Amino acid sequence: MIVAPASPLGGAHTRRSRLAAAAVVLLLASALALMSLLFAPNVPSASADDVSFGSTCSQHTSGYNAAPCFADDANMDFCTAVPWDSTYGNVFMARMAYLDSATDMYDTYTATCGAQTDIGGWLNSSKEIDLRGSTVLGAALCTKPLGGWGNGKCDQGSLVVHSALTGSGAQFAKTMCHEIGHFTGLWHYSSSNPGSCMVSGASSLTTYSTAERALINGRY
Ligand SMILES: [Ca+2]
Ligand SMILES: [Ca+2]
Ligand SMILES: [Zn+2]
Repeated sequence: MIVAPASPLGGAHTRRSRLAAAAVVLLLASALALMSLLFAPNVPSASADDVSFGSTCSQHTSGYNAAPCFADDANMDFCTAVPWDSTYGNVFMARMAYLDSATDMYDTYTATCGAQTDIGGWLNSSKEIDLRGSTVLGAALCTKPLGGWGNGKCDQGSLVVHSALTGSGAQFAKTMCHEIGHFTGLWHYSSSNPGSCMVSGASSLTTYSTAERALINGRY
C-alpha cells in the first residue's frame, strides 16, 4: 500500500511554483496539439493523387486473381461463409458500414452467402487459401470474375483474415478495412500519400484517405 504524502502548505512560494508548473504543462500541451496537427495521418498532401486502383484482375494459377479487381457495382453484398465470433463479426460489420458512410458505395449484409454475395468472409482459411502458418495478415481474392477474367470486375470473392496474427482489435480492424479496400479495386498507397488502411503491414489505421475515397466515388 502506498501512503500519499501530506499536502504542502499553500504558501506564496508554493503557489508561484504551481503557476509555473501549470504554465509549462499548458505550453507542452499546445506544442503537442500543434505537432498532432502537423503530423495528422489523414490530412491530404499535395502528392495525394498518386493513390491508385490496381485492377489488373488477372487469373492466378490457383484459380483466383493476382491483383485487385473492380467491384461489379456500388452495392457490396457481404456475409461470413462460416460463423464468426461476434468480436470479429462486429468489426466486419463496422468496416462495411464505414465503406457505406464514407463513400458512394453501399453495403448489404446477408446472413447466408449465396449468388448475391460479393464478399464472403473467412477466418484464417478459405477454399482457396490457408493463412495459418504464414505471416500474411489477410487476403482479398476474386474467385468469380464478372464476365470472365480480363474484364476487370469481380462478381464474387473471398476475404480471408488471419485472426491468430491480427487478434480482434485494432490490427484486425485495419486488415478488414484493407481487404475490403482491395474489393473496391484499391491498391496499396505509396509512402508519399496520407495515411490509410491501404498501407501494408502493422497499423491501426481503419479509414481510407480523402484521395482514395474520391477515387472510389469517381468509379461507383
Ligand atoms: Ca455488387
Ligand atoms: Ca456480385
Ligand atoms: Zn493489400
